[in-house]
Amino acid sequence: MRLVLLGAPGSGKGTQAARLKEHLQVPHISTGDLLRAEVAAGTPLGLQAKEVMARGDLVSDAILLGMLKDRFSRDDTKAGFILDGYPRNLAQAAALGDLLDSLGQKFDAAVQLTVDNEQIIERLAGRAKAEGRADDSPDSVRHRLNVYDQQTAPVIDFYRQHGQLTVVDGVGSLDEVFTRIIEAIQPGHD
Ligand code: B4P
Repeated sequence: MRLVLLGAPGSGKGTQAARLKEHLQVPHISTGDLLRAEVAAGTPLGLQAKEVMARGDLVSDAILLGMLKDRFSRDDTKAGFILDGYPRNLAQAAALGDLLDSLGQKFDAAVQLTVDNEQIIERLAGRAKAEGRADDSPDSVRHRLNVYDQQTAPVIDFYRQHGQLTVVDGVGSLDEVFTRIIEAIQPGHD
C-alpha cells in the first residue's frame, strides 16, 4: 500500500500514520519528523529549518525534496509507504509525481483527514501543553492554518480533480478515525 496522508496541521496525520504503519506493515515517512530529527541533531539543514518551522512556515522545497529522495532511496519503501506531511504545495506535488515516476511507482490513495479549525486549535493547544512543540504556540498555529489554506489546499483540489482524493472525517476517537481510514482504503477489511 502506498498512501499519501493529507490534512491541516493537527488533523491527525501523524497520529493515524503511526497506527497505519503497524496495520499495513509499511514505513511511515513523516517530513515533519525528518525535519525535527535534523533540528535535534543540530545539522546545518536543521539549523536552517528550525526558525522556519517555529514560525509555522514551510521549509524550502529543495530541502524537502533532497530529504525525500534520500528516504526513498532506502529499500524498505519498495513494498509501500505512508507519506505524512508531503506534499504541502503544488510544486511538491509535482516533485512527488516525478520522484515516484522515476521509481516506477504510483500511490494507491491520497487520504485527506478533515477537521474543523476550532477543534484543530484545541488539539494543538493540548499538544503545546503536553509536548511543548515551538510551532504549537497560538500565533504559529494561526499562521500554519493560513499557510495550509493558501498553499496546501490547492494540492487537495489538484488530487480531487484527478480523481485521486479520498476524504475521511477526522473528527472522533482515534479508533473511529482509524476504522474510517481502513474502510476507505481497504473496503471490506477490518
Ligand atoms: P508536521 O510534523 O507535519 O506537523 P502537523 O501538521 O502538526 O501534523 P502532525 O501530524 O504532527 O499532528 P497530528 O495531526 O497527528 O509539520 C511540522 C512543520 O514541519 C510544518 O509546519 C513545516 O514547517 C515543516 N514541514 C513538514 N513537512 C513539510 C513539507 N512537506 N514542506 C515544507 N515544510 C514542511 O496531531 C496533532 C494533535 O492532535 C496531537 O496532539 C494528537 O494527539 C491530537 N489528535 C490527533 N488525532 C486526534 C483525535 N482524533 N481526537 C483528538 N485529538 C487528536
